[in-house]
Amino acid sequence: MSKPKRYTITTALPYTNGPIHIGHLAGVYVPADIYARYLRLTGNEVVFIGGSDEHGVPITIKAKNEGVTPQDIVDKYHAIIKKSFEDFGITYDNYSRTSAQIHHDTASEFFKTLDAKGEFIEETTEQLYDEEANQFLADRFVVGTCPNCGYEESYGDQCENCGTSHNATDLINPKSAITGNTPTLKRTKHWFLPLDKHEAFLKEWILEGHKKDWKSNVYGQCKSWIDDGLRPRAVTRDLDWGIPVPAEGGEGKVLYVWFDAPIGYISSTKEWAEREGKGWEPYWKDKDTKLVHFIGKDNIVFHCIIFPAMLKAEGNYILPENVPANEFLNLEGNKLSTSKNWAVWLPEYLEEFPGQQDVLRYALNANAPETKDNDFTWKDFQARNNNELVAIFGNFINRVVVLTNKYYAGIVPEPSEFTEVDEETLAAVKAYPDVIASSIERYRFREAGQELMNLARLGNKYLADAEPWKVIKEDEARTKTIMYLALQIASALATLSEPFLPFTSTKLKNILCHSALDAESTWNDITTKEVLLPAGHQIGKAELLFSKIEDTTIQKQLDKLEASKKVNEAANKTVEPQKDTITFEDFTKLDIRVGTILEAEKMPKTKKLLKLKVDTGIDTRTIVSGIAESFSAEEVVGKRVTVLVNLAPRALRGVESQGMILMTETPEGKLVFVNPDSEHVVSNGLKIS
Ligand code: B3M
Ligand code: ZN
Repeated sequence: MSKPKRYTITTALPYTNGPIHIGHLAGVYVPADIYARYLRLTGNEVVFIGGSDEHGVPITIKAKNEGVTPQDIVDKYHAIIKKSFEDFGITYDNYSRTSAQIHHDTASEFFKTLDAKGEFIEETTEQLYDEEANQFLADRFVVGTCPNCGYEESYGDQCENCGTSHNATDLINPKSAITGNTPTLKRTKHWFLPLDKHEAFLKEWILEGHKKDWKSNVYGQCKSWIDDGLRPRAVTRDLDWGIPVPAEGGEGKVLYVWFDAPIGYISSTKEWAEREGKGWEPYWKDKDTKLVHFIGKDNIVFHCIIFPAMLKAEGNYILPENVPANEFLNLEGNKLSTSKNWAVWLPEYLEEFPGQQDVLRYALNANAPETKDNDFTWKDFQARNNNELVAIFGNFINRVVVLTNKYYAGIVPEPSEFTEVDEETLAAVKAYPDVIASSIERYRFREAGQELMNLARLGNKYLADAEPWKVIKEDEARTKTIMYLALQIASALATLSEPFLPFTSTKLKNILCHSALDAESTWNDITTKEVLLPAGHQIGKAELLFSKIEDTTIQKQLDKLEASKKVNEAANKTVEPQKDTITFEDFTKLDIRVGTILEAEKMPKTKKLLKLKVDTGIDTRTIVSGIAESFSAEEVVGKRVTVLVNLAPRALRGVESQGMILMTETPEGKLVFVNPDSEHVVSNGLKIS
């Protein structure tokens, strides 16, 4: 464990255009919370910062789609997001929002400082413009082909496929996201941050300074960006939602959302410091402070290149020490998507799995996309719970607590001589704080979580091998030693599980009555203290920490996803365009009657064809119909159907078909009969009314 320090930990500010889902949690918020909790437990000075990103085009688009104002959207989702983070146990010191006055002031000041220092280039250039919508097309208001990877739905400022960030005018074949029109070009003035000017510094700072300690995915993205050559980036936009540009000629323009949002970390820190009666500056300006940004991979460029260039240009700020960006989490084999409702939403989870925050935290961390994209499946979630949390952790604790109550009325017994196995077990337990710490400090949270589970495994194995329930019959002193030792492991688990399973940790500390101890053990105490739960200490009764998740619960979640899939398929189905107009005379030529299917048989060696005998009211005739993939021969016999009787006969596989059964297709692509609803079995031909 390293020496205590001051840490500023930030998490990507989620856009307030929807609730939080498991992709956000696994990528950013769960690892960041593990990190912050761990650092606090090990005696560091920590400020853990979050907030809502309330500017930017995603918000405006959502508001447009719902016919409400952007303010309505941000108010709604800020409240939902903030509450769900609290309920999920994300321990922010401050969760702010970029619409707060303190943020508007901070971002404006920041801009003005850079402007006054001559750190911007002001330039009038041609930007994409939608003549019909009467609007410049910035960022997500325009989509087109990514100049880097060829992805056809890249946004104006960033490609979600390859992660590169570009200028809207770089897009190939751009289209307005508002009208679908091809944009024109229109001249407008903007402020540019000349990234090229910071190239030498970025090269030295990242490529030389962080080659070893930054994750390879993060370093790799930065390198390819720098290698491609850095260019000036516009930091203002012709939009009406955002922070007004505080400069002459800035009327009607706002700061680019990616200029103001990272400054949100600073304003959120200020808001916290004001509330706490502290100074905010050491957290951002003291070079002994470690600044760590938790983000997803699509935000790397902004946090590793653009924001540091801004901080450097300002001159007084520290730079991030690390940016441990994660890759993406998929769900049941498909990309998570807000618009396709292909997600597990945090507010829904909290409602449907009350009191089970730790299960999701554990499963997400165990499968976190730390080095590559990963898949979340409900089956894995169930297995992590049933096979690890219940069968290992929960089982161990339950045995220890139940037996202590049964044998010693819940009082920690006095141990006698330790055996060699006891000594080895104790030594192994004492090593865990360092083992877990070392993983966490290298941002390997999955590994850290597995080490915690290994400690529970160790406890389980110790009990299973020592068999106190048998030994008690012949050796009371030995049983006491076994139980004493198992209780020490339980206590270590209560403390070490806090970053990963905070709700369980609290419950377990209560069961073990940690608060009645003279001093509750810290992380480091587990290694250094002789005993964690002294003999004579009274513990409480057993309580279930985890419970088995049944197949039916999992099936419900899978059904929910299946329903989303169906809705999407229906929405994505391309509707056939309307055919050419026909005249009324053309239409009256059709002789359409109601008939009844008398007999049906599958045509041999065909997949689609049924041979039908149909009573048309005029006669009984043979019709060959291509419906065998949707209907069996048996189910159509006796069915009343609509028949076009004057269609020229046609031979199909050697059988002459003398008419056509009218069918149509539902939006889901299912064939259905055009069903007559009269009780009459046959009709008299087409009536036009
Ligand atoms: N809101 C993008 C995102 O949610 C953005 C992050 C801002 S962090 C300063 O992916
Ligand atoms: Zn791309």
